[in-house]
Amino acid sequence: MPTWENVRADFPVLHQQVNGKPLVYLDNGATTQKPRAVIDALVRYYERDNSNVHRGLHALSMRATDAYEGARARVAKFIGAADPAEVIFTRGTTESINVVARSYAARLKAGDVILTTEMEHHSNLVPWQQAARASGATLRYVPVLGANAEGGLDLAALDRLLTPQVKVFAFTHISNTLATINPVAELCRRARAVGAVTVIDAAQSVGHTPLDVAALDCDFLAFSGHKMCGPTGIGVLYGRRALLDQLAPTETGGGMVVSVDFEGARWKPAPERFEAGTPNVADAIGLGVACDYLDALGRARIGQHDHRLAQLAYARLAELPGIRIIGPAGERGGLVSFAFEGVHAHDVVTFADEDGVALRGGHHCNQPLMRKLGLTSTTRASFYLYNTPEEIDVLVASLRRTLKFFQG
Ligand code: 7TS
Repeated sequence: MPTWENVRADFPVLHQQVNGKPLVYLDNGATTQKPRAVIDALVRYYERDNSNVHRGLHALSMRATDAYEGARARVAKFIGAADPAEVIFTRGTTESINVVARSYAARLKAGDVILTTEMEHHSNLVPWQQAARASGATLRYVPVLGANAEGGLDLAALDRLLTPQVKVFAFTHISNTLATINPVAELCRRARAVGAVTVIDAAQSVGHTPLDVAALDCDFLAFSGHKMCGPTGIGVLYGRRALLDQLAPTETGGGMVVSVDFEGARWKPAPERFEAGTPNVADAIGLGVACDYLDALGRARIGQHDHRLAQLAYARLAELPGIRIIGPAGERGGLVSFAFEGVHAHDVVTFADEDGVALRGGHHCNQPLMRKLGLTSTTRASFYLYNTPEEIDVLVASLRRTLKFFQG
């Protein structure tokens, strides 16, 4: 079991030099690094158990099936889902949201409203644009506030927007650009009052804060394994059982049918109904191990750690000349996005890379939000459980060097 003190030792990738400098990895919003336990689980699976699941009666297939279904039960526990059948394995947040959006596109009609927010990642925005186009439903956005309440959702506007015509309300838990933490329990409650189904994008939150779907009382929740110490190529769509069993599958084929004849087929219930074809067995198992890893540390403690680093980074960065930090000044998730007057984000990231610091620069898949903020791009430093206050010193020194070069 990892302890807080030696957590960095659990991550082999962190112990390397980049451009002759110790790596300072601050691109955790894009993807997190993997602990040894997760890497070992993948190797162990391929070395000992690799087999297709659900079909074979031989020893390896039974072991692989048990491990895959065990991972599903582990993930269910991780998010507080009572029934493992409510956990569908997907490729990640993007696929999870697409599954819900495509399924609802077949059920919505003209006059219905899909509500989302202005702060969504493209993966919780474009699928809803497509669903609206396909169904004739109208897509509306909850505005993001500026000035004093920068980065918060306009909850007063929500009163006006959340009408009985709203059938789906999709929103992010933590913004990947603003770092805003949305009041998700309240949003679910208000959506339920008008009969709307809720879809939470938990990509930036599930590995950073305690999260319980039963307590939130949400209908769907999407996240990616790779942003919570798990492997790439695996993610989850949680769905309330009663709703999943009503939804049509978006992909069909082997593994998801009860019976097939030349005229047609009958679907299995969830989760198999949504997992056509050979699933990503190894990475699902790796994700289960990532859940163990994070729960051993404690997500409340991870959240406090992230929070402290983000506050520290905010305060230190705010001292830099010509900086604009976007998002809330107070309570925020574990990342800071900023722009310097007259310096392009790509230059900031390139200079930081020379100093061994991994940052992200660009629109962060939030183009409409960026446009609203009057920006084309920002630089983002995003933190996780293995980052340290000393790494913020390295970041600040690197940014000062960049500013000296560009601003003189
Ligand atoms: N939703 C949010 C809030 C995200 O931050 C991301 C990825 C996604 C959805 C999509 O996740 P995926 O695993 O399906 O790709 N965000 C980022 C980012 O901020 N930089 O790179 C990827």
